[in-house]
This record gives sequence, C-alpha cells and structure tokens, in this order.
Amino acid sequence: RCRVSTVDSRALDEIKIGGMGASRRRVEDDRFIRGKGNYIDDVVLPGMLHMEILRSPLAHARIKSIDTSKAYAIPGVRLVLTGEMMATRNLAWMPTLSYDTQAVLATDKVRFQGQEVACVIADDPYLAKDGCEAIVVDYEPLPPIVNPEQALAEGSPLIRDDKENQRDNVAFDWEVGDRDGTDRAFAQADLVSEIDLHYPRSHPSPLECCGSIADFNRSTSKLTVYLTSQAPHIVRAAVSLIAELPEHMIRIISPDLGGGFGNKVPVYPGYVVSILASILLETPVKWIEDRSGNLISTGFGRDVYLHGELALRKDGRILGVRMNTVSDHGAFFADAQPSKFKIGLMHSAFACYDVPYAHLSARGVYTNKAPGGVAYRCSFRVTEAMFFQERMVQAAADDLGMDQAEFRRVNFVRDDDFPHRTPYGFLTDSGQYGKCLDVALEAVGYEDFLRQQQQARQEGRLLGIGISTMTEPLGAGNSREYDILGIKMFDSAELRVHMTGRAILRTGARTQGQGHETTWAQIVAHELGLPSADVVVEEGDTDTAPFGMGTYASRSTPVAGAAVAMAARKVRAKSRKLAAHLLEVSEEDLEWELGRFYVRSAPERGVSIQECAMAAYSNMPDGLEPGLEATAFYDPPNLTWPFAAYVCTVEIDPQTGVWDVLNFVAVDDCGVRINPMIVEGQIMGGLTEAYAMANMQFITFDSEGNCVGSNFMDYLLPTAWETPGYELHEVVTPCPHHPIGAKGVGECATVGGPAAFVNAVVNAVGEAQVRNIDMPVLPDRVYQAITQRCNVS
Ligand code: MCN
Ligand code: CUN
Repeated sequence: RCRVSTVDSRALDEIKIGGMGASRRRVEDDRFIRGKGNYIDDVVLPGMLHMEILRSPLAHARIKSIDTSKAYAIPGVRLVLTGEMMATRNLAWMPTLSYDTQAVLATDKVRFQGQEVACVIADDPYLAKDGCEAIVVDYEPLPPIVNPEQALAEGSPLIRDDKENQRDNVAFDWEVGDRDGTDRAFAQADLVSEIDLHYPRSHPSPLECCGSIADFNRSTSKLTVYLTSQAPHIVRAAVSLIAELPEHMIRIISPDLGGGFGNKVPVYPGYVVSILASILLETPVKWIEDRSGNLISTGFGRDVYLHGELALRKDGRILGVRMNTVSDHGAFFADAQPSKFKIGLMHSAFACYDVPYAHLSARGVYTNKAPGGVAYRCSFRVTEAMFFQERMVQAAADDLGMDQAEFRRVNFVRDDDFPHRTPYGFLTDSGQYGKCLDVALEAVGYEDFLRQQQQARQEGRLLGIGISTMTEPLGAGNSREYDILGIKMFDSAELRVHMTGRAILRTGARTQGQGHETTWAQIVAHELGLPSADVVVEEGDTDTAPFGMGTYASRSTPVAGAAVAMAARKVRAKSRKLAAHLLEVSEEDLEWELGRFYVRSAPERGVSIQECAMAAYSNMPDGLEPGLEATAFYDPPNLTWPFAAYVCTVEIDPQTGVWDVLNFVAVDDCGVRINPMIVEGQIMGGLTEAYAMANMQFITFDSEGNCVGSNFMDYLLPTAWETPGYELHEVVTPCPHHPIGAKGVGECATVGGPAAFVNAVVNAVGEAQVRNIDMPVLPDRVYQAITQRCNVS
C-alpha cells in the first residue's frame, strides 16, 4: 500500500528503492511467520544444562533454613545454588538500574511472592524442576504489605531492613516544578478541579518470556550469554560490574525477540545465576522462564496513584497544575529510567497545554510485590503522565461546564509558539495540535455524535465520547540530561558498503518486533539511493554491534535511526570524493540525486553510488583511505515530541455495564514517517494494548500478597474478537532537529489510548453521575456507576 500523498518524482524514486515513505514489507516477517526465527529457546549448545528457579510462595517471610540435600539426591541434578552460596561470591545482591539493590537469590527474607529463592541446574528442565520441588525451605511468615497505604501506615513492618539507613518503606521522595508559582496560580483561580486516580499495575506479557543461556569457556576466559534483552550493551556493562569480569571477555547476544514491551529491559536474577552456574560448571546453562514466573516476578508496569488539581479561570484557561503521586515499586526499586528522574518522565504531563505553573511531588514506596514499574510501552512513565493529564482535563472541562474539545483547544500550545517551555521545564519544538484534533473530530463526526448522544439519552441508551490529546517525549536522550547509572544516552550505527554496492548496517538498538531490519535499510536507501533490499541490518550482538543504549522509550528512531542517517551521510561524503575522481572533476562541481552524482554542467555525466563503492576498493584516488565504511555516534540535541489526538465513541448496555467501542479515530503526528505501514502497525498494536488496559487487564494481590493474575485465564490478552477497529489518520510536522525529520512513535498509542477509552465510558455514564471509574473499566464497575452514582475503583 503506497501512502505517499504528494506523488512527486522524488517520492516515486524513493518508493522504487524502498526508501523513505515506502510501505515496504517487513523483511523479518518472512522468517517469523514461517517459524524460522531464532529465539532464545531455539538455541541449543553442546553439553548444555538446564536451570529452574524455586520461587517463594509467600510475600513476606524470614528464611530460617534451606535444605537442598533431597534435591542433590536426584540423579541428573548437577548444582543447587542458594542465596547463601551466592553471598560467598558477593553475588547475593545486585545493583538495580535505579541505584537501589535487589536480591539475586534471597538470603535473609523473601519480600514478594515469586521471589527467587534457589536455582537447580540439571540435565534437563524437568529434572531441574523436580530438584526445585525437593528443596525444603523453612519460612517464618511476616505481615505482608500489599499497597502504599499499608506501606506508609504508622508502625508498618520494614520491608527493606537489609538497607542500613532505611527507617520506613519510602523508596524516594522527589519533586519538580515551581511550588510557589503554582501556589500563587491556585490562589488566583476561579475554580479548582480535583480528581483522584489510580493507574493499576499491568504487565507487558510479550509472547516470549525471558531467558538466558550462559556459556563460559575456561580456556579462553570468554563468557558468551544469549539473553532476551532490549539493551544488550547495558547488560554487558551490568554483568561486567556485577560479576567483575572484564567487558571485552563478555559477549551478549540477544537473538530474535518475541516481543519485549519493556519487559526485557531489566537485568533479572535468572540471568545472573545462570552465568555463575556456567562459570562454576564450565558448561552452558540455559534458563527459560515460564509464563507464571514471568507474570509474577518480572518487570511490570504502572501502579501509580494520583491526586491531581487544576487551577482554572472561568474562560477555560488552565492557570496551574498540581500533581501528587504515590507509586508502588514492589520490594526493590528496579525501574529502568534516566538517573535524574525518580518517577521517570511523569513531569512531561501537560506539555501540549500552555500552562504557566506546575508542581509535581512524587513518592515511591516499597511493598511486598514484584519489582519493576517501568515497562509496557510506557516511555518512562509517560503513559501514566498522559493518562492522568487527560482524565484531569476531562474532569476540569466538566467542572467548568465547557465542551471537552473546546477546553483542549483553548489551552493548546499554538503552532507559532515553538520552541515552547513546558510547565515542568521540558522544551518542545514542533507540532500542530489544533489541526490534529480537528482532523480527529471531523473524522468521528463530532457535532453529529453529540446530537445523537442527546437523542439516545432520551431513549434510555448510553452513548459516550472520549478525547485524548497529548504530546509526549520520545527518544531519550541528549547526554547532558539523560543517563542510566551514569552511562550517557546516545547511540551509534556502523555502515559497511561492500564493493558490489551491497551493505551491512549495525546499530546498538535491539528490535523486538518493531521492524528495524526493514526501516533502518530504508533510511540508508534514502540517504544513499541504494535499494533497501541491498542493505542487511543486524542488531543484538555486542561483539559486532557498535555501542548503544538499546530499544525502549521509543528511542530507536530518534537516536539510533538518526545515527544511521549520519553514518550514511559520511559514506555519501566519501563517495563524493570517489565520484569526483572517477569523473575527473572537483567535488564542488558535483550534484547529488538519489543514488547518483553528476556533473553540474553536464548532468548526463554521472556515476552511481554502486560505481563509487566499487571504486573504493579498486580505483581510489591517491591519498584517499580505501574502503567505504562509516560509524556515527549520535547524541540528540533534544527529545522528539510526537503528538496524538485519539477520539473514541462507545455505547454502554445499561442492563449489564458492558461497553462496546462504536468508533475509534487516531490521528498521529510522528513527523516524517519512514515506513507508513509499520507506523500504522505500531499504532494499532498500541491502541490494542491501551484497550486491554482500559478494559480487561490488571494484576491484583490479595491481602496475603498472593498475586492474582499469574496466568492468561486471569490476566487477559485481547484477541481479534474483542479488539475494536481503528480509523487512522496522519498529520506530519517534521522534527526540526532529527536528520530525517522523524519523531518516535512506538509508544504513542499505548500512552494516549487509555484515557480516550475511559473518558468515553465516563462520558457515557454521565459526568454528573460519576467522576471516575478506575481501570480496568470492567462491566461490574460500570454497572455500579450507573446504578449507584459513585466513584468506582
Ligand atoms: N518508525 C517510522 N517512522 C517514524 C517513527 C518510527 O517508520 N517517524 C518506525 C521505526 O523505524 C520502527 C518502528 O516504527 O521500525 C518503531 O520505532 P520507534 O518509535 O523508534 O520505537 P522503537 O523502535 O524504539 O521501539 C520501542 C517501542 C517500545 S519502547 C515498546 S515498549 C514497544 C514498541 O516499541 N515494544 C514493542 N512497539 C513494539 N512492537 C512490537 N511488535 N513488539 C514490541 O515488543
Ligand atoms: Cu517503558 S516499555 Mo518500552 O520503553 O521498552
């Protein structure tokens, strides 16, 4: 499907070679859909042993003793590792990506249900599992803490008694913004709108769970680890620090990934123990996480409570914002996020609105739940930020008695107001917010729908419309402000053009399904005029890929993608020298068109990029280094700021509370689109996840800290049956600082989508009737809202 609207000859040339703007078919899908992918569980090494993890059945308990003798008695069991044994090698605890510590295997206490207590390594995975079952752990139960309220209550048991100076269950207290200015704004307000919200804990649930195969070779001292990671270079650094092995002796290979969605960013205990086991046994050790293990123990998303306030003027202008969040981090503060920002980029809220003052105070707490917090297509908690923002906006418009769309329009940053300083201090650089909203409202038939809604109400039918508009920061970093554990967030790309004009491109990003193998080649095609089919893309092997911070926070196109363009431009610059030599003119006399240099005064005299490539190996001018390769490191000047306007209409069955999506219109502006089809796929996938969170997904815990939702019977994934249809539109505002004008898009729909669904249901019930229904907006909650006129959580 070709979606180029201005069909000029340049665009047609790009389509022909599969360059920028071409909806090129995803090259990786051929192997994926034929079952020919090479995932972690497909990797089999000679002599490989298998590891299983014994997990804690209790949420909070002291470990009195662990008896492993019965496990060792099972033939085929080779090694049993406990926290005590890890401690003798100083590996019982490891640092997290947020300057906290996390138990690798529990020594003193278990702090959440599902925590790693011991590992058994055996000849096959079944024996290893038998071994786990034979281990006898004597626990002394302690009172579990399952929510922030309990955690912060007077006299509540201390979860992190392992930390020397920890006196309570507070992981951090953090604030940002202008407190005094915000107080002044509230003092001047005609009206203050308040709302309490909870973004529940949810789980990314990639098709493939996590796993690792560690292979330590004593004779070369080299450690090779196949591992499910969105950021292999960070893992290499972490392993080097944790295991005290030199970096050049560590090779992390992240093979094909069956989805990540943020689940595969952290470093998990299973990785670390499999590595130690391989070093001790001098044979490869494989650990494959099962689904329950994944759901109860690995990186979750959200779990944030908000008290939000907006200071409003009668005419609809927002004068100030106050946000007060409490986030539940589980037993360890293990979020992966930029070091400076304790609650991620939550303070990107209200970036699309022209608000003079804002203040955010954020408190993170420990509870007896699995750690994580930044996962599930969130871009460092931007998901929560935008959900809170758009729910606050809807409530405020209602308090003012103002039309939802009009309220947004009145407060939008205007097209000519860029660069714009957001109320919390980010700098946004481009966007056409009003236009995007207009396109969405037009597509959904806004005025018409409002009339229908009135009419329907008189007939006892409940129709609703929800809007969500937001600009979000994608693409950390710029190394001045963004780092993880001090490692600056830039990226790199390496391009090698062979003599026949075919090329290999490598980056430090790691695609998990986003289609980098397709789109990076398109960027090279656009810059060099090589057909994208002639460019192979490789990611995920730290021995061959140049350094990079990995794929998350939709940072690949903004950072690694920019590095790809810059590396290709270096190759083009060198090709120009070769072309000048071949054409016997000076470089200044040459012009460039897609794939060809020609002499300005004689356009018929030219050489193709392929001829330049051959010359780089066979006919280079004196003094010019042979070969045609380039590496570029890219440190972006700013984040990219895509915008989205999502509008959803729903109808509720008043007898049951079941709601159906009538229509969903999505207008995304992610700047220049490299591959429109892939962008649309990202948006549809993200909207489906948004729908899932709004409608069906949450992981809850009972009062004992038992995880309710550790399987797909309880934790629901949307299938084609439930998933609504979407109508997609685009607006293009190029990113002013990105080399090809692209902005990130991978998370836009998951970030902006949920509020559109929830706003629509609340609107259908009637804002006068109910202020809020917490996600997931289950039928019983909706029914309660209809019949009892109350807030429902
Ligand atoms: N793209 C484009 N034009 C643009 C922007 C992006 O053609 N203007 C293309 C890119 O080239 C890339 C894809 O869209 O092929 C997504 O790009 P980008 O927005 O840069 O996001 P990332 O590649 O960094 O992907 C990360 C993002 C995150 S953080 C999560 S979580 C997530 C998501 O992507 N996980 C996914 N989408 C996913 N999609 C799949 N299939 N699987 C996951 O695990
Ligand atoms: Cu937060 S999930 Mo994605 O950034 O890997």
